[in-house]
Amino acid sequence: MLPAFIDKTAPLLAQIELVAAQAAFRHMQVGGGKRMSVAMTNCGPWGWTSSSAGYQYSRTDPLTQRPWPAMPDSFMSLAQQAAAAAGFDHFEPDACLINRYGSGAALGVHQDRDEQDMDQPIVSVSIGATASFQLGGLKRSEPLRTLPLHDGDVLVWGGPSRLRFHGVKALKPTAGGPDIRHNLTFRKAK
Ligand code: MD3
Ligand code: FE
Repeated sequence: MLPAFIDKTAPLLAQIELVAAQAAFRHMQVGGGKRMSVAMTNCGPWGWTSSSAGYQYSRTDPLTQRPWPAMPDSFMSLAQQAAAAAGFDHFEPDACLINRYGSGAALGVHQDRDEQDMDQPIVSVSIGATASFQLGGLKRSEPLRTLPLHDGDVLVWGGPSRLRFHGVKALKPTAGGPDIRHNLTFRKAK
Protein backbone atom coordinates (compact mmCIF):
# COMPACT_ATOMS: atom_id res chain seq x y z
CA MET A 1 0.00 0.00 0.00
CA LEU A 2 1.44 3.35 -1.05
CA PRO A 3 -0.82 5.93 0.61
CA ALA A 4 -0.83 9.33 -1.09
CA PHE A 5 1.81 8.10 -3.57
CA ILE A 6 0.63 10.85 -5.91
CA ASP A 7 0.25 14.41 -4.66
CA LYS A 8 -1.68 15.85 -7.59
CA THR A 9 -4.24 13.77 -9.41
CA ALA A 10 -5.60 16.59 -11.63
CA PRO A 11 -3.21 15.69 -14.50
CA LEU A 12 -4.40 12.08 -14.34
CA LEU A 13 -7.99 13.28 -14.58
CA ALA A 14 -7.12 15.32 -17.68
CA GLN A 15 -5.64 12.20 -19.30
CA ILE A 16 -8.74 10.20 -18.37
CA GLU A 17 -10.88 12.80 -20.15
CA LEU A 18 -8.71 12.45 -23.28
CA VAL A 19 -9.11 8.67 -23.22
CA ALA A 20 -12.87 8.96 -22.65
CA ALA A 21 -13.19 11.30 -25.65
CA GLN A 22 -12.02 8.36 -27.80
CA ALA A 23 -13.55 5.45 -25.87
CA ALA A 24 -16.57 6.65 -23.91
CA PHE A 25 -17.39 5.50 -20.40
CA ARG A 26 -20.12 2.90 -20.54
CA HIS A 27 -22.04 0.72 -18.13
CA MET A 28 -21.18 -2.85 -19.10
CA GLN A 29 -23.55 -5.77 -18.70
CA VAL A 30 -22.73 -8.53 -16.26
CA GLY A 31 -24.10 -12.00 -15.58
CA GLY A 32 -27.78 -12.23 -16.45
CA GLY A 33 -27.99 -8.88 -18.24
CA LYS A 34 -27.52 -6.59 -15.26
CA ARG A 35 -25.99 -3.17 -15.94
CA MET A 36 -23.02 -2.28 -13.73
CA SER A 37 -23.43 0.91 -11.71
CA VAL A 38 -19.73 1.64 -12.28
CA ALA A 39 -18.96 3.08 -15.73
CA MET A 40 -15.81 1.81 -17.44
CA THR A 41 -13.44 2.40 -20.29
CA ASN A 42 -9.89 1.25 -21.09
CA CYS A 43 -6.62 2.37 -22.56
CA GLY A 44 -3.62 0.37 -23.71
CA PRO A 45 -3.35 -2.57 -26.14
CA TRP A 46 -5.96 -4.66 -24.33
CA GLY A 47 -9.24 -3.65 -22.71
CA TRP A 48 -11.42 -5.51 -20.24
CA THR A 49 -14.94 -6.04 -21.50
CA SER A 50 -18.05 -7.63 -20.17
CA SER A 51 -21.10 -8.64 -22.15
CA SER A 52 -23.76 -11.32 -22.13
CA ALA A 53 -21.01 -13.53 -23.59
CA GLY A 54 -18.89 -13.16 -20.44
CA TYR A 55 -15.70 -11.34 -19.51
CA GLN A 56 -12.78 -11.01 -21.86
CA TYR A 57 -9.85 -8.83 -22.82
CA SER A 58 -10.28 -7.39 -26.29
CA ARG A 59 -7.97 -5.40 -28.56
CA THR A 60 -10.87 -3.31 -29.78
CA ASP A 61 -13.63 -1.28 -28.19
CA PRO A 62 -16.93 -3.06 -28.90
CA LEU A 63 -18.65 0.36 -29.14
CA THR A 64 -16.44 1.62 -31.99
CA GLN A 65 -14.62 -1.50 -33.29
CA ARG A 66 -11.46 0.60 -33.01
CA PRO A 67 -8.38 -0.19 -30.92
CA TRP A 68 -8.52 1.19 -27.38
CA PRO A 69 -6.78 4.56 -26.95
CA ALA A 70 -3.05 4.37 -26.27
CA MET A 71 -1.90 4.25 -22.67
CA PRO A 72 -0.60 7.73 -21.81
CA ASP A 73 3.14 7.73 -21.04
CA SER A 74 2.41 9.30 -17.65
CA PHE A 75 0.15 6.33 -16.79
CA MET A 76 2.80 3.83 -17.79
CA SER A 77 5.56 5.49 -15.76
CA LEU A 78 3.29 5.85 -12.72
CA ALA A 79 2.38 2.15 -12.87
CA GLN A 80 6.00 1.08 -13.28
CA GLN A 81 7.24 3.35 -10.49
CA ALA A 82 4.59 2.07 -8.09
CA ALA A 83 5.24 -1.56 -8.98
CA ALA A 84 8.99 -1.07 -8.52
CA ALA A 85 8.42 0.62 -5.14
CA ALA A 86 6.57 -2.52 -4.08
CA GLY A 87 9.33 -4.81 -5.35
CA PHE A 88 7.97 -5.67 -8.81
CA ASP A 89 10.61 -4.63 -11.33
CA HIS A 90 9.96 -4.84 -15.09
CA PHE A 91 6.15 -4.51 -14.76
CA GLU A 92 4.86 -4.04 -18.32
CA PRO A 93 1.12 -3.46 -18.11
CA ASP A 94 -0.74 -3.95 -21.40
CA ALA A 95 -4.17 -2.93 -20.09
CA CYS A 96 -5.51 -0.08 -17.99
CA LEU A 97 -9.13 -0.38 -16.88
CA ILE A 98 -10.64 2.94 -15.87
CA ASN A 99 -13.61 2.82 -13.49
CA ARG A 100 -15.86 5.81 -12.82
CA TYR A 101 -18.05 5.91 -9.71
CA GLY A 102 -20.89 8.38 -9.40
CA SER A 103 -22.94 8.71 -6.24
CA GLY A 104 -24.30 5.28 -5.26
CA ALA A 105 -22.09 3.29 -7.63
CA ALA A 106 -20.65 0.09 -6.17
CA LEU A 107 -18.54 -2.84 -7.28
CA GLY A 108 -19.56 -6.25 -5.97
CA VAL A 109 -17.04 -8.47 -4.24
CA HIS A 110 -14.96 -10.36 -6.82
CA GLN A 111 -11.55 -11.74 -7.72
CA ASP A 112 -9.55 -10.47 -10.69
CA ARG A 113 -8.71 -13.62 -12.58
CA ASP A 114 -9.16 -12.79 -16.25
CA GLU A 115 -5.44 -12.14 -16.69
CA GLN A 116 -3.06 -14.82 -17.94
CA ASP A 117 -0.19 -14.59 -15.45
CA MET A 118 -1.14 -14.33 -11.78
CA ASP A 119 2.53 -13.69 -10.94
CA GLN A 120 2.13 -10.21 -12.43
CA PRO A 121 0.75 -7.63 -9.99
CA ILE A 122 -2.16 -5.23 -10.45
CA VAL A 123 -1.51 -1.57 -9.64
CA SER A 124 -4.55 0.49 -8.64
CA VAL A 125 -4.76 4.28 -8.41
CA SER A 126 -7.59 6.12 -6.64
CA ILE A 127 -8.66 9.56 -7.84
CA GLY A 128 -11.29 11.90 -6.41
CA ALA A 129 -13.95 11.00 -3.85
CA THR A 130 -13.00 8.62 -1.03
CA ALA A 131 -14.19 5.04 -1.47
CA SER A 132 -15.10 2.44 1.10
CA PHE A 133 -13.00 -0.48 -0.09
CA GLN A 134 -13.74 -4.03 1.02
CA LEU A 135 -10.90 -6.52 1.28
CA GLY A 136 -11.40 -10.20 1.92
CA GLY A 137 -9.20 -13.25 1.74
CA LEU A 138 -8.60 -15.96 -0.82
CA LYS A 139 -12.00 -17.57 -0.23
CA ARG A 140 -15.30 -15.76 -0.69
CA SER A 141 -16.41 -17.02 2.73
CA GLU A 142 -13.69 -15.08 4.56
CA PRO A 143 -14.70 -11.88 6.38
CA LEU A 144 -14.30 -8.50 4.68
CA ARG A 145 -12.40 -5.59 6.17
CA THR A 146 -13.48 -2.10 5.15
CA LEU A 147 -10.86 0.56 4.52
CA PRO A 148 -10.95 4.00 2.92
CA LEU A 149 -9.24 4.66 -0.39
CA HIS A 150 -8.33 8.32 -0.76
CA ASP A 151 -7.39 10.52 -3.68
CA GLY A 152 -3.80 9.74 -4.64
CA ASP A 153 -3.60 6.33 -2.98
CA VAL A 154 -1.84 3.65 -4.98
CA LEU A 155 -2.06 -0.05 -4.16
CA VAL A 156 0.05 -2.84 -5.59
CA TRP A 157 -1.56 -6.27 -5.48
CA GLY A 158 0.97 -8.97 -6.03
CA GLY A 159 2.10 -12.29 -4.69
CA PRO A 160 -0.42 -13.90 -2.36
CA SER A 161 -2.63 -10.76 -2.40
CA ARG A 162 -3.21 -10.98 -6.14
CA LEU A 163 -6.22 -13.27 -5.74
CA ARG A 164 -7.85 -11.72 -2.69
CA PHE A 165 -11.56 -11.02 -2.94
CA HIS A 166 -12.39 -7.32 -2.96
CA GLY A 167 -15.13 -4.81 -3.75
CA VAL A 168 -16.21 -1.22 -3.31
CA LYS A 169 -19.26 -0.11 -1.30
CA ALA A 170 -21.75 2.36 -2.75
CA LEU A 171 -20.03 5.73 -3.16
CA LYS A 172 -21.17 8.39 -0.71
CA PRO A 173 -19.61 11.69 -1.73
CA THR A 174 -18.99 14.04 1.20
CA ALA A 175 -20.24 17.62 1.18
CA GLY A 176 -17.72 19.99 -0.32
CA GLY A 177 -15.59 17.21 -1.80
CA PRO A 178 -15.51 15.67 -5.27
CA ASP A 179 -18.70 13.80 -6.17
CA ILE A 180 -17.02 11.38 -8.55
CA ARG A 181 -14.32 8.82 -8.05
CA HIS A 182 -12.09 7.29 -10.70
CA ASN A 183 -9.92 4.23 -10.30
CA LEU A 184 -7.18 3.06 -12.63
CA THR A 185 -6.09 -0.56 -12.58
CA PHE A 186 -2.96 -1.48 -14.52
CA ARG A 187 -2.74 -5.09 -15.55
CA LYS A 188 -0.68 -7.47 -17.59
CA ALA A 189 -3.56 -9.18 -19.35
CA LYS A 190 -1.73 -11.38 -21.86
C1 MD3 B 1 -7.09 -6.65 -4.83
N1 MD3 B 1 -11.41 -1.92 -8.81
O1 MD3 B 1 -11.15 -2.80 -11.32
S1 MD3 B 1 -9.18 -0.95 -6.66
C2 MD3 B 1 -11.21 -3.67 -10.42
O2 MD3 B 1 -11.78 0.84 -6.75
C3 MD3 B 1 -11.41 -3.23 -9.03
O3 MD3 B 1 -12.44 0.48 -8.76
C4 MD3 B 1 -11.74 -1.36 -7.51
O4 MD3 B 1 -11.56 -4.04 -8.17
C5 MD3 B 1 -11.99 0.11 -7.68
O5 MD3 B 1 -11.10 -4.88 -10.61
C6 MD3 B 1 -10.76 -1.67 -6.48
C7 MD3 B 1 -8.23 -1.97 -5.59
C8 MD3 B 1 -7.92 -3.32 -6.13
C9 MD3 B 1 -7.73 -3.53 -7.50
C10 MD3 B 1 -7.34 -4.77 -7.96
C11 MD3 B 1 -7.12 -5.83 -7.07
C12 MD3 B 1 -7.72 -4.36 -5.27
C13 MD3 B 1 -7.32 -5.61 -5.72
C14 MD3 B 1 -6.69 -7.09 -7.51
C15 MD3 B 1 -6.45 -8.10 -6.60
C16 MD3 B 1 -6.67 -7.88 -5.26
FE1 FE C 1 -10.97 -5.99 -8.95
